[in-house]
Amino acid sequence: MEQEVHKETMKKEQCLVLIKPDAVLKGLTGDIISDLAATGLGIVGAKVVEVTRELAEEHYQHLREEKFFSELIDYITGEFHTRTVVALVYEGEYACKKIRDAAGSTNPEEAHPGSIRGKYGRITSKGRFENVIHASESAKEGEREIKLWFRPGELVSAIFETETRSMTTKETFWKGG
Ligand code: IDP
Ligand code: MG
Repeated sequence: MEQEVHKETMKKEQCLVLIKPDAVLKGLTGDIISDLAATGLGIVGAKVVEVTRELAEEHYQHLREEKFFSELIDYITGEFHTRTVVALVYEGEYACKKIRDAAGSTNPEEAHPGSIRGKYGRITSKGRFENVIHASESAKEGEREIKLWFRPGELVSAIFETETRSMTTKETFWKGG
């Protein structure tokens, strides 16, 4: 008699990764992307972003009540390093868990020494965490964050539902192109 094989259907999900200003300033972007390649996940979006306070506060809105919130906003907007972060969207099965495992614990001194935060992170003498990378905590949170950081056309495919709106704004093109 033939035996039925029940396979758990695994779902593709997306995870937002930010290479934070400390890592960008230290030239660690390439090392971090290389480390993340070991997850086997694909990159479906990537760009360099100058982070406004508005974007930073919306991104970290759930931490508004934390005592480190204001310093966190200063950190991610580049007050201590450089104004830019590198934003990436990774896609694949269990993407958020795989990326967060590779990133290591939030506190870089508690992070596994072989993890990204363990290797490249530090706590400053003033107690600030410089933990080099942000990674979405879940697929749901990933969706919220990706929609905040990326427009549909900036990703290789429309991974979430889109709608068309008529706009009357002017667009900039390369001169002569
Ligand atoms: P996560 O980045 O590992 O998901 P969260 O708790 O979501 O950690 O915190 C967001 C960011 O806030 C951290 O990556 C870190 O930059 C900062 N942060 C979190 N906890 C602390 C803390 O206790 N002291 C200083 N900064 C912190
Ligand atoms: Mg978090």
